[in-house]
Amino acid sequence: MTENTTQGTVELDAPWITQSDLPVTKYQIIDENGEYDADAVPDLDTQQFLDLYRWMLVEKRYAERMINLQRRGEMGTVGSSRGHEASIVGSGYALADDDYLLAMGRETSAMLMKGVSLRDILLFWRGIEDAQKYLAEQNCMIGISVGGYLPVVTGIGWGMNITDTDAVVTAHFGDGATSTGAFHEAVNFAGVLDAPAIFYCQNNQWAISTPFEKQTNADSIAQRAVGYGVHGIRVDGNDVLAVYHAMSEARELARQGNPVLFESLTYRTEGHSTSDDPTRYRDGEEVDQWKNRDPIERYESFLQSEGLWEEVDKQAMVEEVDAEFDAAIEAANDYGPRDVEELFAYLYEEMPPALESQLHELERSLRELDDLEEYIVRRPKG
Ligand SMILES: Cc1ncc(C[n+]2csc(CCOP(=O)(O)OP(=O)(O)O)c2C)c(N)n1
Ligand SMILES: [Mg+2]
Repeated sequence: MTENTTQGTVELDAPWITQSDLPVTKYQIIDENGEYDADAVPDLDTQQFLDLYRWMLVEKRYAERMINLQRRGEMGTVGSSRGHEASIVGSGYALADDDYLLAMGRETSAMLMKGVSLRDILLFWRGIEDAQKYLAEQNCMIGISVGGYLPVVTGIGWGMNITDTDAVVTAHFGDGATSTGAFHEAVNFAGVLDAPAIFYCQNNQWAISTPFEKQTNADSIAQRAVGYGVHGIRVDGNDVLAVYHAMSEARELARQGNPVLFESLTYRTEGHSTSDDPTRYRDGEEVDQWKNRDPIERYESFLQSEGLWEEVDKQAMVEEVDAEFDAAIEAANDYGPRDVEELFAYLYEEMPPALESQLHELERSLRELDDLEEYIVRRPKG
């Protein structure tokens, strides 16, 4: 056998394994032009087809509104999920209420579908520590450490095996997380433990400014499943029906003790977060290409072909989801400011002396600031 390598060609006799032994196909139901094979469409009723659409609008609208709040100084740094709507909604819709979801932050609608309170999600993004506790009570967590929470998924799955529940645990994370050691340990050990775990990677092809090809020499993330001895799949993440269908199967596999590595191939069409300027590292043409593959428009054309579009009153839907957001932000405002002590509260049952002295230091500084208040000349806003 003659093998082309990066440095030239080599003659090989031994049975080498290469990436070409494992071509990974992308699973799709509705293609980029809105064409689809009617036999491949999942068996959902009209209401469910419309629900998927509504949830995608929720995802889009809430991401916009959170960014607006951040711009007004009413929210901490938040990320945009623009472009990810099908990937988030299709995966969330396949989950059951008692499944555990570890989100990476861009999955507001998937959390809401499970019944998680929007107020608590908003509190989280305001940096209120209590929020993580409230989310955990709702079988949910937002993991800010890239890759760091993936071993927790394996642990929760292991616990589910011990307690013999019927639920599964899923983590959403990005392509960047697959470049961490924690990812490898988590998926590998989930395989060993037959954990009911779904590792749901939203491969949006960028980890902030690092492109996919600078993170790995592998052609796909899904193919790595074979090395861990688990099931793997690569799905068109801009096709909500393909994501939903594959995720429903992933859930069944996981429930029976087969962990899944799920790669949802998508693209973030806006900045990584409110503190990012993607024009500094991304080619505008690439972004435009992906804007043309918009997941919501693709699904609209499916609904039109199926004769379901007449049932959608988009304006009324947007007004309704806006009203829900307004109510949640009001509830978050009512929660009020928190005590500084909270910043130190949840790491240890008893605060160690080093943290205690940092807390006192902070309190002292804040008191000094209060004393200085009358000398501070405030600049007018604007
Ligand atoms: C352990 C850790 N290292 C670095 C960061 C800073 N950081 C935040 S998001 C991010 C990139 C994440 O990229 P990816 O996993 O592809 O997710 P995406 O944001 O593209 O959805 C980095 C490096 C972090 N939050 N945690
Ligand atoms: Mg990414």
